[in-house]
Amino acid sequence: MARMTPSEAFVETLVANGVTDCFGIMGSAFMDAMDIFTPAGIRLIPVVHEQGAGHMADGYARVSGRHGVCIAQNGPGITNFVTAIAAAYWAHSPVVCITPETGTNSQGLGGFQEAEQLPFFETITKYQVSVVNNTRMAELTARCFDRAMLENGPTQLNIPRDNFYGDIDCEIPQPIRIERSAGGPESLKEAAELLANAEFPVMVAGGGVVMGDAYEQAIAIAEQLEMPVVSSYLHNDSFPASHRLGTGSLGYQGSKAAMRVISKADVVLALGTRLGPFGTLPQHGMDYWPKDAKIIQVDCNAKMLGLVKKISVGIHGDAKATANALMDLLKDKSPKCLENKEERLKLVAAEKESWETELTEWIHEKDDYSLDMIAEQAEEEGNYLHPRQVLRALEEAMPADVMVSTDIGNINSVANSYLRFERPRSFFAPMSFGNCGYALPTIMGAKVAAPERPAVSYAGDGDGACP
Ligand SMILES: Cc1ncc(C[n+]2csc(CCOP(=O)(O)OP(=O)(O)O)c2C)c(N)n1
Repeated sequence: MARMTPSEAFVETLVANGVTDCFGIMGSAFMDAMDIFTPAGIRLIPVVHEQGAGHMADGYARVSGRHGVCIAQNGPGITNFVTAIAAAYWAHSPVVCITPETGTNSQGLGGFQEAEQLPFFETITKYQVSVVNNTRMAELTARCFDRAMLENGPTQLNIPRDNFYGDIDCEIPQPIRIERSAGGPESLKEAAELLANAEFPVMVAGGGVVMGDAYEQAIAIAEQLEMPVVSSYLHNDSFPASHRLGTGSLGYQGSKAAMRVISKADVVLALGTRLGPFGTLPQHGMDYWPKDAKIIQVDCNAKMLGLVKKISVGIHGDAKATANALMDLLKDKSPKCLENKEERLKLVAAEKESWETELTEWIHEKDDYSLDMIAEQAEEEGNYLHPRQVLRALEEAMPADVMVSTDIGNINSVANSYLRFERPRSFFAPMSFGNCGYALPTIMGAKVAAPERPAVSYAGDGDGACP
């Protein structure tokens, strides 16, 4: 126990959680704590709108696997966070959103910059708490950091502004990081049996492979069974694009090769994915989801198991630990699918090649409106490229190790066909929340966390023609 101010307890707890960067706009609500950010080794990175700070914290967390942290002035500064926190929620990012609030001595009177700040975030955070007693500052700050990691999502630390002040006895808690397990032994055994007897197993590598640092394990289990891999929607970085077993991503404007390959599966290993509804919709005129296949779904959030798609085995496990456990169990078996491996690998290679050829030849859309626009442009001066040609050229020009963010829209979405990666934590799309305005601040946050990596943002301007 040491004697300190609640501001000191707050800042010391940030330091104990490894915080070095915090995004936001300064304000009177938290100046007492902000004054000691610099001596504590924390940068406050200023923005022009708090939504940008929330997205930066999200990008920072997504690329680093560390907490993203944002803070703002009570009232309007906090309401400006809402969209960004909703996006971080659907990206499963451990963002700690710090929301200083009107002081306890005037709450409820309708004073300056007053708002009830917890309800705004109620359904888009994994945990929220208000520091109603200044002696609990360190405990509750620490809990927000612990829960954001435990539950893979944003948490809200609400602090009535007078509670930064005072004199308290305090011990700074050590972070609690809970090791994740592989899942129940019975369900693992059942899954290994299904995989061993499969004739055409296919893996869906989801965001859990990226966030759970299971990239190497995803490659290893795919190679063990010579099992082709599709990435889940907008998780194009969950498996190396150049790998012979990688077929690209499912979902809107995804890879036809991935869709054709998964449509043939008799067993699907959905590793670290909630199999979200939008990402598995029919696409390119194909209803590709294999309705008769046995589905093994692995997710660290038990509530996601069987939520959207019918499953045969649900494993409440961590993508990395589960993949390791399944590989161990499969070692003692003779997987049936290895007998027809040549045939399957030939088919996978042919589907990949066919999709590449189609993409190369697919220079522009052929609907009446697009053809009209093309005819109109032919009369104009200048030398235009079609959006697909630009996306193909951008794909070819991408530096190694690039990080890419996209917005939402026509061309941003078509980009999904052209964005391929060789390492995880490289692709940052607005995921299921689908908000325009995500790409630019998110890639800036990613760049803060990984300044050595080249960063590209496909940031739209809202006119349906991403520049
Ligand atoms: C915050 C928000 N506002 C509005 C929309 C609806 N919307 C979806 S796509 C789009 C147009 C996007 O155009 P642009 O930014 O040029 O991207 P492109 O279509 O070229 O990919 C809009 C306004 C949205 N998704 N998010």
